[in-house]
Amino acid sequence: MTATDTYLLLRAFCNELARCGMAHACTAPGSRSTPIVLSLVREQRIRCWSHIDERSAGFFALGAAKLSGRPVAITCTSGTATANLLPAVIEARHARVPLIVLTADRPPELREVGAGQTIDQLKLYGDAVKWFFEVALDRATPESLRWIRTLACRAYWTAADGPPGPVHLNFPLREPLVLSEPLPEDRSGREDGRPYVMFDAPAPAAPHAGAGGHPSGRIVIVAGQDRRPDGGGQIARVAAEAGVPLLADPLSGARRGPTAIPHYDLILRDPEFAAAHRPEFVIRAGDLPTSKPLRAWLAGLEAAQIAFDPDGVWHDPDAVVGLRIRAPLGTVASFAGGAPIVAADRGWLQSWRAADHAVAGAIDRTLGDELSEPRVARALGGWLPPEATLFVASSMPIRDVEEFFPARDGGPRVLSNRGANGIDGTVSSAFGAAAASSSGGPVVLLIGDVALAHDIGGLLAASRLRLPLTVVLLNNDGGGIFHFLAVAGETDAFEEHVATPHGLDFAQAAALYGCEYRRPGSLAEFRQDVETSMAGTATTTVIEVRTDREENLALHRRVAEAALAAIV
Ligand SMILES: Cc1ncc(C[n+]2csc(CCOP(=O)(O)OP(=O)(O)O)c2C)c(N)n1
Ligand SMILES: [Mg+2]
Repeated sequence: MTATDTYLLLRAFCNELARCGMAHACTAPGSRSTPIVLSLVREQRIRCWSHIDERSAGFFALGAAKLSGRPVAITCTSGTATANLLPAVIEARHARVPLIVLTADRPPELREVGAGQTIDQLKLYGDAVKWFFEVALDRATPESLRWIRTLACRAYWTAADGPPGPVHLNFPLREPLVLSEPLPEDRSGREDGRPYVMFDAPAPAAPHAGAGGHPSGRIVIVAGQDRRPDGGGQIARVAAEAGVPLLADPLSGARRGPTAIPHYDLILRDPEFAAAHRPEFVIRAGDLPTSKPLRAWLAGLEAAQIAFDPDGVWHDPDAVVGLRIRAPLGTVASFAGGAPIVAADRGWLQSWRAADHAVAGAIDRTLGDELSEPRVARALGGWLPPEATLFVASSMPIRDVEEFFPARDGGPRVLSNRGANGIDGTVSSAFGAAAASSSGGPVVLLIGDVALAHDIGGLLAASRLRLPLTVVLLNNDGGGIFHFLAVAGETDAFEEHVATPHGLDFAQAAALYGCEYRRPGSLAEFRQDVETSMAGTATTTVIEVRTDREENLALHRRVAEAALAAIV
């Protein structure tokens, strides 16, 4: 086996990934991975994004795959570099994001003998990947070229097919790692440019939801994160046609239409309303929303609950779902016997809508136009354009978006790393989304200070990759979320070990990483800064809003009290 063999096989492999539809890959520097990196870079149809830090590379690939819905490859050198991909691989598994991890390794004769930068990479990511394969490259023959093309297709379609997720291929590579002669032509691919192996998973015929009983009477639809960009609109249409209250997390894309009840998180904190509005039937779509009041309410219902999900995953921590349907809700034309959903009389929807309307007023009166964390979330939901993508960090940003985003037709697409709810890698994921959206709309990241500090190195993508991103930083100098938890009372350790204030000056971080920096003093200035930043095509701007953790807790409480008082 020569370097020519290795490069011929890897060229065919990358060519095949591109034929399947791969458009983006991430690289990180190293020696052992040289043949993989060069082969990816030399495949014209794959845009390769270079990273210094493998953890960032992994999360960047995750963001690009999330936005595009297509597999993205990541390659890195051997040793601890490969372990740095683990957080992104885990998130991809839980959030159903297709990734293809291509790790370089030493050949077998250099393992466990003290060779440098050599660790056990076999099945390194355990059950977090859908498939692991050790790719022993040998002579490049017509047979082996055909085999590696099918291997690339298998990796691609395994990552992409439902539920999507990460796959891991480990490549033992021998020296020499660069070519010493020009690479001969390869005609082993299909002549018409098609992938060597096509993959087709026909959608099931429009399913009937008969076995769960016919949804009728007091029905609600609960919609959570949906990985398909068009899923939310379909759900909203089903709800509108049936006149059913729609409790939709912004991550579902379904918070819109005439039956949307966007403020369910606040409404359901009213015990009287929650008790008086116990439904007879719950239709769930996608993941469970984050809202604790909603989750607790759903867990305590005796109503029949059916769950629609494109992959039929078993997401039901409270064990209350009685029927799972492996299909997106929007594809279900009718229920048992071809009958549509029969909603209760108009009064059922009207009372939900009246409560929602009252709460919306209470929120607006309480928040006013002061710059605050909830007001920022509400503002972005109100005026970000439909072509924009809002990437939302875990912790308070995702909760505030769920609690305060208004219902709106033509709102932005909302993405978040909610598979495992980590605060890690968020900056990189948002840049990955910006990369995959390079010809599309602007990407805005809503993030807390601890999450930004955690992935501060992700900002390097701004100057190195010239990617535009609008970073809206809610800086309350620590983890504001922990003030909402009982641990806030443990005053001997709370500040230092839980809230973790850091005093970082993010203006200097912005300068270090070549980003623009703004600190608006009013809501109007904030909007102006976000709009100016979104209009830029090559610059990243950090827009910092300073808040106070204690005041933020008090403000959330005031909103909840006002909401409670407003519901009659
Ligand atoms: C990788 C990871 N480490 C730790 C946590 C636990 N955690 C959840 S929220 C949070 C604090 C986040 O603070 P910040 O980003 O400033 O948001 P805020 O709570 O202030 O809104 C932490 C450490 C996590 N979710 N993920
Ligand atoms: Mg914070």
